[in-house]
Amino acid sequence: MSEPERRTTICRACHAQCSLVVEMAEGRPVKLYGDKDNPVYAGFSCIKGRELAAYHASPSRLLASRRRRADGGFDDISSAAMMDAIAEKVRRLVAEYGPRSVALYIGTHGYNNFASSAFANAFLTALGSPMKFTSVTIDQPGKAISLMLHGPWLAGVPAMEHWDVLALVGTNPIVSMNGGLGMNPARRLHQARQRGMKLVVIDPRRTDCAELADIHLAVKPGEDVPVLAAIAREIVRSDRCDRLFVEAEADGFEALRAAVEPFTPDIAAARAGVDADDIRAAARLIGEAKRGAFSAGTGVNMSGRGNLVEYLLKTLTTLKGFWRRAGEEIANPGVLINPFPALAASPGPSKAWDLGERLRVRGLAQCAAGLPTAGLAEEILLPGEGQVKALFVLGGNPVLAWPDQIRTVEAMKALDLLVTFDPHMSATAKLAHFVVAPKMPLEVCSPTALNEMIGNFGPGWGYEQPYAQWSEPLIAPPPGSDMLEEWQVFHGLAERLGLTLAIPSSAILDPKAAAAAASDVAPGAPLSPHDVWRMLLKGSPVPFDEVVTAEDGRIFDRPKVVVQPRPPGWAGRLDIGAPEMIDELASIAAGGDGAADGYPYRVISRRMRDVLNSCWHENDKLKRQFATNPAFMNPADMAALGLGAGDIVEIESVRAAIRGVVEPAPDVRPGCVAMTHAWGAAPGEDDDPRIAGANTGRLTAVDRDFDRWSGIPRMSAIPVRLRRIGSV
Ligand SMILES: Nc1nc2c(c(=O)[nH]1)N[C@H]1C(S)=C(S)[C@@H](COP(=O)(O)OP(=O)(O)OC[C@H]3O[C@@H](n4cnc5c(=O)[nH]c(N)nc54)[C@H](O)[C@@H]3O)O[C@H]1N2
Ligand SMILES: Nc1nc2c(c(=O)[nH]1)N[C@H]1C(S)=C(S)[C@@H](COP(=O)(O)OP(=O)(O)OC[C@H]3O[C@@H](n4cnc5c(=O)[nH]c(N)nc54)[C@H](O)[C@@H]3O)O[C@H]1N2
Ligand code: SF4
Ligand SMILES: [Mo]
Repeated sequence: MSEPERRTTICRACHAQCSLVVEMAEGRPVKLYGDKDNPVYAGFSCIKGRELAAYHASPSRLLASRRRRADGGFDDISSAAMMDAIAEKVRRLVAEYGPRSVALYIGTHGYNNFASSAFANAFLTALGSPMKFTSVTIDQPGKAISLMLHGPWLAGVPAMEHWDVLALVGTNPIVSMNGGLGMNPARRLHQARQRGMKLVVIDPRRTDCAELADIHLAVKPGEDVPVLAAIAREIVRSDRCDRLFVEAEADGFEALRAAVEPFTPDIAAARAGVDADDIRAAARLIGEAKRGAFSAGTGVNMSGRGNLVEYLLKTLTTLKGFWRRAGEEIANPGVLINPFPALAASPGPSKAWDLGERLRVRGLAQCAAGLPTAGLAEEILLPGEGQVKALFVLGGNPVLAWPDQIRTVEAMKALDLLVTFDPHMSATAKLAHFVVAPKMPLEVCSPTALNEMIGNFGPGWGYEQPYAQWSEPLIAPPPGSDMLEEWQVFHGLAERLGLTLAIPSSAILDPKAAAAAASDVAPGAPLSPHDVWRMLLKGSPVPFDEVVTAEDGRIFDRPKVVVQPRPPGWAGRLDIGAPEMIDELASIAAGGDGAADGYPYRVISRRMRDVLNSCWHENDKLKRQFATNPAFMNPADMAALGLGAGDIVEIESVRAAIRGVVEPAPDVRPGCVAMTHAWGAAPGEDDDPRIAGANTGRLTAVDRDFDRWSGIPRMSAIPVRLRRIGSV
């Protein structure tokens, strides 16, 4: 046999965009693995990446789009006929109910390829609809909201090699790649610890990261604020703040000092169920560090206090002066995306909510993280002017992933037009009028733009170097298939409706400037994928023609940037005493622990390595460890409830009950049931959790305990009671 041909490609199974080597034989990929020679990923990959080609060849993949019949079954439909039918329906809905009746939801796989989201958004804009939703508001909305309240620091934080301490709060990046540790997270954490960096992990579970921590605070879910406030208090009282930095750059110190004062380590320890000395020790590690970073994740953003937790982490960064200073170098001046100006300054805080379109429900409105997705099901169900009648779902799966599954399913069924773009008959696709079968990542071209863009989320996200990779299509779509890229479908719909699409540049972060640099696509204008990427990268630091030469992934030779001091007359200052956050601290100081009578346990969210949200559940290789999403419980709780491994437990919240398969897990804090989301099926279709798993979204009520700005309800730290159902 001849030597296999060796290619490289970008894994697009999650946001991390790892570089993969692909061994090809007779034009087909036969083996995929991490590229040892890659300067950033250094050989890293996970099993999802290594199975990516198999995922494309999955027997359950749709090879043509489908249309639902009146009897609920589906027929294949050609791409052209499907676009004709959808365009006609949209035309009628807009004529009858106005453009606001058409909404868009972009999920995980709608971001991976910027071309998809750009064309989908431009289509809505061209229709005149502001109803653009994404998964961001049901993910970590506290990031964007706290950024507005505190103000961004334009120069960011120093690279990880300079940190003396890192605190991970409700995130487990060794498994999730969720920032904090960068690409190849386990290796980078190992290297950082070798040179002496300390790690603090705050998580009710002894996670992969907590195993390697110097201090692990196994907090009660939802009780992170008292702990972080106590850490801030210790740092202020022991005079370990960077006073010069705070005086020069931030307002609100006195308000903050007073607001954290009630949170003594003892009080915080009692609230959070941890040892007060561990809180003091964590405060000392952070206090004594010269440089360091904080990174939070979904755990804290979903447990009721996301804005404040994220705000306190930014505030701690400011108190310690951990931001990058004038004169320091920025190693990554951007490749595909222009970074913020390299200034040691903040433009100051700005409004975080009520930024545009208002929903008709619960006073929700466009916030810094977007339109509240947790309010969309109610928008669909609430009759009256402006009611949403049509929904395009781009690479997402509302039925399994949105909070309040029961209401979500009702809403999906109430729509006049539901279109999902999905390679599988997902739980949402089963309720759709049209299921658009898209080309999959290895069949399309794209660069590492997503991971570069999320480099702006915080420390340890994205690339520290001017790295980028470009991938041409590696494989052809299966023979006999009829599939388009998502952007081609929106282009086709625009043609049928006579709409011009304005495609903003993704290389420009400021939305107004990006819109000003938009390229117009006239109805029916011929477009190749390269034409599209040329538009998306308009104004990028490295021009498109050079980007496409980086098929192996490389660090571009870019001029180093040195952070400049604050220009004279600059007025912006950081705010560590935002009134809304100070008020929330006061109410938490006054309040109890949020315990709900009769619901003594908490369901907490966690990710599993081998699956991504609702994806990969049908791949047998990825079930090597767990067939579905177990209910991970501490053995002490199991004993108290008379539960054995594999038993079925009923998990009941105020909203609904689900059934879980018990899995002993000494790493889970007693009182918690750790479960991965986006499993199960629609209500009534997943009674045996051993087959489909269980849907934790069903436990959530969107209209209780929700964040007033992002609308996110409790999707972790959900109060529940447990009842043994039986053994296998
Ligand atoms: N209780 C609870 N709920 C949660 C969470 C939690 O932690 N706890 N997490 C939340 C978070 S962080 C998020 S981001 C959301 C996720 O919410 P969603 O993004 O809505 O859900 P996913 O399951 O990621 O949906 C991805 C869909 O894309 C499809 N897909 C796979 N590959 C492709 C492709 O190449 N192209 C296209 N077009 N589609 C593709 C999959 O088949 C799947 O149906 O869930 C949220 N829900
Ligand atoms: N393998 C894999 N990788 C993924 C995904 C996946 O499904 N699988 N999903 C992707 C997506 S959409 C996202 S948004 C990211 C998310 O990335 P992360 O936010 O890192 O997600 P998790 O690994 O679930 O980590 C959340 C942690 O929060 C803890 N936690 C729960 N409640 C609380 C609480 O109240 N307080 C504290 N302190 N901790 C709490 C949980 O125990 C868990 O360890 O991961 C992405 N990467
Ligand atoms: S971490 Fe994400 S990008 Fe990397 S190989 Fe796994 S699925 Fe692919
Ligand atoms: Mo997410």
